[in-house]
Amino acid sequence: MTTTEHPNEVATAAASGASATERFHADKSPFEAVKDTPPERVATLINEVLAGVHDTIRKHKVTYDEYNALKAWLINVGEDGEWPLFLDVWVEHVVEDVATEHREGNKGSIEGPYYVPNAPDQGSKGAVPMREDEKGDPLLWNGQVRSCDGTPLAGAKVELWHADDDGYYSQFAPGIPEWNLRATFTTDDQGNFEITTIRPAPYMIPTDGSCGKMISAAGWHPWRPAHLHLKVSAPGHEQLTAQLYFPGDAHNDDDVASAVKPELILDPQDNGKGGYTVAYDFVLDPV
Ligand code: MBD
Ligand code: FE
Repeated sequence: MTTTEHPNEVATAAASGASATERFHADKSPFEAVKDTPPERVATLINEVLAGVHDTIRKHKVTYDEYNALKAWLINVGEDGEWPLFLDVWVEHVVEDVATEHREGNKGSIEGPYYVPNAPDQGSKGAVPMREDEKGDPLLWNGQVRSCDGTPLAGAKVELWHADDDGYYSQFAPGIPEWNLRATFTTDDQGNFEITTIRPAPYMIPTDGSCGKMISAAGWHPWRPAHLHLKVSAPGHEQLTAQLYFPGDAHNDDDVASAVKPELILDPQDNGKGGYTVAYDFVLDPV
């Protein structure tokens, strides 16, 4: 088993998977929201997915050895706690496209497995919680939240979470302070916010778990480009979940999670002091 060195302890796929699974279970029962789905819709969806599987088996003459390997792998994904990772990397981007195709404002991107609600409130202007010696290039970001008609939205919430300069998320890898690089901002009466943080590193899907095993068996790569995660919300508006990316990242064009859109790539300016400034606004659709 290969693992990734990290200060103090070692980050394993199984530990971060277990945290992501626990986090997913923590907030709500996802079944509650679909309890009135008619059986006809349930049957249609399940039948179509199964028909796709059956067609693949016939078309490629899938063997019993391959079937048993699939069965073992599916069991292992659960044991590693990697269902949140698997689904968010290979399925969520299509759900997100469908959910936001009607929007006139920002369309956004997937949430992924590492969001935690109720991150510390930093007002309209300030720094994300970080270690005194936090590695990574400083990033100063100015932005505004508006409605589709251009009205600035005062009191909008901007939740930000992202990986550190080693590509790890607090609460999902060991040895990182609880709320490191996680914060909630509230726009001022002009709808503006100003965030100080660091530029995150690209993210590598753990290679020692079931998702990593599938990636290497298929000859793929495990990388997501460096990204900032966001949730932006304001009364009377649809909540926006988004990610922002950095130009020139080797994986903007082949993100393992297929979650990059051209309008989500930032245009950071070198501040001449080893850091960057960037401007990026959000437009929310009224409900
Ligand atoms: C991530 O950091 C992420 O954003 C997604 C979508 C999947 C895995 C890790
Ligand atoms: Fe991420």
